[in-house]
Amino acid sequence: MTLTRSAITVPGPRSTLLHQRKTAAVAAGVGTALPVYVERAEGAVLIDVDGNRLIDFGSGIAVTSVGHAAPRVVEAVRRQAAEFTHTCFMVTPYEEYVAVAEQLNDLTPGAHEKRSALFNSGAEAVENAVKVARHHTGRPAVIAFDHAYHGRTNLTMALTAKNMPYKHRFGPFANEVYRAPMAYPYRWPTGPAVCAAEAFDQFVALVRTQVGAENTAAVIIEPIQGEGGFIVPAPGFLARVADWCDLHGIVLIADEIQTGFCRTGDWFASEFEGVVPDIVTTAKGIAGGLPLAGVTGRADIMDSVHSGGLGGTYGGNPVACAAALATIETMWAEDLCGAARRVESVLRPGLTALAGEYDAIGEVRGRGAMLAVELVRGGTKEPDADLAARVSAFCHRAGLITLTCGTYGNVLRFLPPLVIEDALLHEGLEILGDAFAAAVAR
Ligand code: PLZ
Repeated sequence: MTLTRSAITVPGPRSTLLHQRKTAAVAAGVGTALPVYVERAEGAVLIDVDGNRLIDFGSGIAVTSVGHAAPRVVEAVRRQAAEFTHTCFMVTPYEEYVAVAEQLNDLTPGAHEKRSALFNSGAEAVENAVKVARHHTGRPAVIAFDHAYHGRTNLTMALTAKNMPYKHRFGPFANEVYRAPMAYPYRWPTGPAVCAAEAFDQFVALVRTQVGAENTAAVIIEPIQGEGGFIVPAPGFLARVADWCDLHGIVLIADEIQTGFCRTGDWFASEFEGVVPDIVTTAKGIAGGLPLAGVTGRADIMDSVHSGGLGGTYGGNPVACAAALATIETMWAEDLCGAARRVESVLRPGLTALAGEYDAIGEVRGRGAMLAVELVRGGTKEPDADLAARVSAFCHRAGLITLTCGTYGNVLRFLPPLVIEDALLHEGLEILGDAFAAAVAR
């Protein structure tokens, strides 16, 4: 699809009308980043109801890694929907669920024997990973990190660090959740060089003094933090935490819901650091847009739960499973891990060049097709959420879907479908350049 930048009016009249209906019909708590209503999409381009073309640098929050309307996924969904759409795996099972479990066991880090269970959403996967870890260890406590995001259900809200908009007035939250500092190099008070070692020492001290390793079921961590600001932990931090968990019989849960399935240039981001988690949670990119999530772990941990202890009506829905199998096939066939690295090779130099021009860009970071810039007031490290919002709004008006994130709301993140053409990446960078020129000059 070609892009006609000049023709764009966002939101157009049809979207505006739909948005009025949305306001009258949909609960106010369900927000939208841009009030543009989508009619169809292909690859890395969305077409809205007014005929505007938008370049997608968001992938529906890291979901459509294989691209919108990926041919294998479309065909698999069609075929499966015509055969059967639901039986409930807990009643009468079907092959597709088993095949997805086999794929997950095969693709996630580590050559050990594994088992998987399937669910509908990332939050549900995290809930179940914690259930399994508690059941296996017989211990109550879970350690999460500053800037973590794990979902919006009660337990996952407790695991999530950020108050607004996720937790504000939604408590009380699940108990036995403790929070350790994250090895966040850019904001580590004594500098990035000592970040991994100091953050690890503080993590250990926290567990020892406030919780007790013998009371700790699990440590849950995103190998690159997503909603918290695309924070890449200081090198070595993850491995130290993993080794320490191992030493104390604590289940290490890697939440790869945002980082998994080729997004960072590997099948899973844990691999980059050579970390083999005990349990991996997956969702988002796994099924090309269909709702599916997985919990994959060491066979002895996963199989410790009694039969009937895990499940749900829709978990591992056959249409979602068929989509996942087609997604994984596409990732192999089109080398989408390589594609993520190609995206980085185009985007990172562009972002670095922008950072050279604007001291409001404090840091360019991320890996593969999971890149971000952290915005600050020029010459300081004071977060500038306002600027992130202005740049993002400019991009939206110019037909580029960008998302913000970060504990301080000051991070612009870029996570296009991995199949995106280089020309669209360059086009997006150009719009971003215009956006900085307009927003910083203001
Ligand atoms: N774990 C690491 O990134 C979802 C949230 C969007 P669900 N991130 C996008 C929003 O504002 O709700 C996410 C994640 C990580 C868990 C989740 C939760 O996944 O499928 O949204 O439940």
